[in-house]
Amino acid sequence: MSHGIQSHSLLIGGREGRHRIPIGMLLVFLLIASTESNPQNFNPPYPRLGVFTFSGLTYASLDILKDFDVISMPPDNEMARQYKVQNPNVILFANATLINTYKSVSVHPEPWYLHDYTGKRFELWEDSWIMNISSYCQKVDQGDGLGPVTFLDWVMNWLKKNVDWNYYDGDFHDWWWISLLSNQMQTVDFNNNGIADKDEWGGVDSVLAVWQQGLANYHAREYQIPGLKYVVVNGMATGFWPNINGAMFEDWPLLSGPFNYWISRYTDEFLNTKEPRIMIFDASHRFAYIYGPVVTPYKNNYRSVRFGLASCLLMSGYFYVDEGGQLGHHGNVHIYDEFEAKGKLGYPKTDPIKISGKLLSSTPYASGVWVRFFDNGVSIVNATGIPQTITASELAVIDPLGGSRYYRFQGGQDPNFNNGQELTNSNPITLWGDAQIANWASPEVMGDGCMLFRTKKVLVTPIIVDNHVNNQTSPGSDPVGYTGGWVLSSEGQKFYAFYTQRNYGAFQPDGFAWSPPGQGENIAAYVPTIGLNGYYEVYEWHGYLGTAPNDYPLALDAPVKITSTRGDTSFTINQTRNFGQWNSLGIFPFNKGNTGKVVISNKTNGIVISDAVKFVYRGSLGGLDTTPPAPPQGVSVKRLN
Ligand SMILES: [Ca+2]
Ligand SMILES: [Ca+2]
Repeated sequence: MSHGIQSHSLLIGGREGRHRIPIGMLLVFLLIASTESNPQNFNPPYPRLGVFTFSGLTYASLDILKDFDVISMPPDNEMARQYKVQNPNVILFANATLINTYKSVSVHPEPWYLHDYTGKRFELWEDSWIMNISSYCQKVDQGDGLGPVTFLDWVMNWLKKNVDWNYYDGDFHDWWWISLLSNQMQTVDFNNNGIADKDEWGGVDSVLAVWQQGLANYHAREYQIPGLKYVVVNGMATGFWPNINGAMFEDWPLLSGPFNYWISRYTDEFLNTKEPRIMIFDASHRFAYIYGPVVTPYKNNYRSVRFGLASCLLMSGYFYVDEGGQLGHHGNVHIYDEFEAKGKLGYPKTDPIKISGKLLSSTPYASGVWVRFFDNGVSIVNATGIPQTITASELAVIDPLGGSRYYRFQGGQDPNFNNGQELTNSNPITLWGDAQIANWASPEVMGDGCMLFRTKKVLVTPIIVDNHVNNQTSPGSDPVGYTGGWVLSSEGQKFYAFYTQRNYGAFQPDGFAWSPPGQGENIAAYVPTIGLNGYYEVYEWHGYLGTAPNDYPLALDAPVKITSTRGDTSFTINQTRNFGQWNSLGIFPFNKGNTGKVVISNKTNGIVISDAVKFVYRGSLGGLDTTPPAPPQGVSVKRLN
């Protein structure tokens, strides 16, 4: 989490590569770490999915992130264990950045905070403080058995004691800047003697060296923690790359740099970080939301997802997209049809290739139309800043498998774009583009991208209709519609929501709703937006009200009615059990549009929970035979004893 200004200054500093630190001592530890056996696959096929989140610690998170290759989340050993049980190959990072401390949990001895020469703490941003990681940090005995220790000593003990490195593979550092801000360098007082260190030590270079030695010590010591194998950071610059396995590109392109700078920064990181390299690419909806044509809700901006994913596919990173800064910031993760392509492109057959002859907008950040060929398809991104049309012939001349046919996949969320059609010269693909002032000095390019496959594919991700638009309701669908006296709440357990304790206001609203028993006057109607005719398996998810399943009398027979092209099907569900999981209600045919629905009412004797309903594509209407076979004729059946 960061401010754009900090990120920008970092980027420039990093590109100049001025700041280098001695790393000799670290080499010993790096060698030990790199020789450990490792059962995980650090070279999964493309596209890859990876996420950095401040949430991710609920029962629903296990479901939402089940296909992700890399997950970085707050430390929670039991959740980490469950992620590993669910997917033994997942690479887990603990977001254990202790170099800054949230004001809400600000419990450290005063000498451990970083101060200016007047004794004032340094704010990192409005809700956290920067800690003193330097060797000048005063030792304090807190009476906790550690004796007199520095802040860094305390951190290392905390990491050893509180994070189970049998489940977590590595440490993720948010806010890991190579340099303090310039105004902080002028006034910082590492040794707490009331004199600015810049004046005391003869300039800001000495100040910078102390800060960077603190970072180096942090890395050296964390790699000594048994089981902590990998470190990924948000921030950083070239001199520190040999200490870490990769970086996060945050809120791309708002914070991580305009297209051309970002490509160069990625190259720096790729060439200088250590194996295995783990880059997390966080595409920001905020960018497209604020600076592109506004799409409401923001998560329905499919073009923004495609632009981010196709950009990520130019490199080896792990992709996700979230709302980006100031829209809720790493609180929500939504799932797109493109995610169903995970691994299906295979491995790169080429480096990124620029199509020649395409016009660029006048901004210096305009880059080109980039193409990368894979075993099973191709990824194209328009970073020219103007709309572009790409024909089959333009691909053929640069295709290592010249003459191959390419198809868009058939999707459900944006079926006009992902229409399953073949790319030809008479049916080319048009990728939107524009350039506007965003965070940087010149207009940034905004664009579109796509994946094309060598065989026809249907990729329809499950459609979730939840109790609120910013709960886990899928892109393209409206949340449940309530009639009557439903109570929105988070006062329960095992409900479907991605978040836990962090407050994102409207972006993390109540996790479920409940209704007292009645005569059916309270109705919850789940209406998915179906993008592709087909059979869909319908599932229901409920948790319970209160802190234990029997705190409140829940409905044994909550009435459910499913409307499909087959008509209405009515039955009841028992909400006193099967909490915190998807419970199948059967497979039903639905047509494209909003004619199908699931309705739950309160015509029952117990409290009814209304949380999430899921529709999972199971095949085309012609392709799945759900008609039971006709009973055999003229056959007598005899019991065999
Ligand atoms: Ca001083
Ligand atoms: Ca929910």
